[in-house]
Amino acid sequence: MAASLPDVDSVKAKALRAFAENFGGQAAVCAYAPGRVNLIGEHTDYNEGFVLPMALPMVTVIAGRSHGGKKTRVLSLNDVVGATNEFEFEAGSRADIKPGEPKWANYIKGCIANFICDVPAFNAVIVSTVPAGAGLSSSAALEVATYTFLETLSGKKPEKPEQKALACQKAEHDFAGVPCGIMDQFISAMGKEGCALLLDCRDLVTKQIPMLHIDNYAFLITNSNAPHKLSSSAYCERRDCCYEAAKMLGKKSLRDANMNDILALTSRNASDRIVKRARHVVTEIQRTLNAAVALEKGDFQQFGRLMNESHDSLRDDYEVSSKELDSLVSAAREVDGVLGSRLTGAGFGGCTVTLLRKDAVDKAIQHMKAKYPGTPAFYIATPSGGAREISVN
Ligand code: NG1
Ligand code: MG
Repeated sequence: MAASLPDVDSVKAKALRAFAENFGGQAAVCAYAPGRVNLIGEHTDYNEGFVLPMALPMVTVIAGRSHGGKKTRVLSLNDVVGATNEFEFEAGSRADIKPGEPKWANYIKGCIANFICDVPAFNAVIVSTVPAGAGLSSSAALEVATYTFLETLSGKKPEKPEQKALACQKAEHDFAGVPCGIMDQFISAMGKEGCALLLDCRDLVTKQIPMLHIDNYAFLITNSNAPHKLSSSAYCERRDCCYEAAKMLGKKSLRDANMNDILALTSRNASDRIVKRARHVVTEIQRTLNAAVALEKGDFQQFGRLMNESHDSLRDDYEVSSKELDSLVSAAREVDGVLGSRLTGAGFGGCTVTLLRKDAVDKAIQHMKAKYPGTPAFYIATPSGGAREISVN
């Protein structure tokens, strides 16, 4: 069976208990934000294309209260590899906050530094059920949960949720040093129960896509538990190829390119590598739009086909799959009742996502376990809600 996740209430209860034990008294403010899985639209965000993620039932909860002192202290109940799970810092104003050690604290500091006003010093406890390093956006969950916590703590929030997502993205850029796109923070802030979110990464317009008739189907996430090899250098290489292809075509980004442009690249002597990278992006943007239409109609067969095409394009043209991800995807596709399976996230390791009939879930897990040489972990991804404040009572 897939791992069953504790619900938000039990994660909250754990955070509240730990707050009382470690800081004394009751937490006054509590908030959470979810991780995410991208259903389709891979390596399209930095090409100003479309992505179609959904929020997960895995969440990061933060509970705390402000105090009259100067030091902000935060304790994480999750194991933090190679670092202390507690930190404190003093900052008179937002502008004084600087990144440092431990690294995980930078996501929190970055949110405080990028909040709309100065916030009072506070004590807080963090608990997360989003696995770290799996490509399910534990970093965005931490940022968006922190930002939501600060909204309640200060009683101030930006006018639009877009501003919150952008502030969290800036926290990741400036404090964690990760030049990430905007998908993760948008879906963590704006996810809606029962829906996927179609996000136009050019103008940041969003559309909630209700998953009609999802009751008979499920999205199964499989964590390959294989290390991400060479991921950051390979990621930058792919991005640079896309920018070069757009430049050769005289376009602002590959969002503006079509299949004729791919042919034009060949006649302009672009390398085979650039042509393949660009072809993935152009076809993937179209697949994402088609997938949103299919989902809205409840056409899961078509959605699954598009997921398969997405994986094959990531494997053959974008070359970001790995033998582990390919083996999980091939095994999944052998199971009766599986409609589509693909890698999700940047690739080179991390997770796959599989669309299947609910009655095929157990069989699919057994088969993937039997065929995969490593030790995978499984999660059922129910389309869940985005960040919000939760009552401490
Ligand atoms: P993952 O591997 O899920 O962190 C990365 C990027 C996304 C996007 C995908 C590929 C970061 C933090 N995230 O996602 O913005 O480009 O790859 O679609 O770099
Ligand atoms: Mg991340």
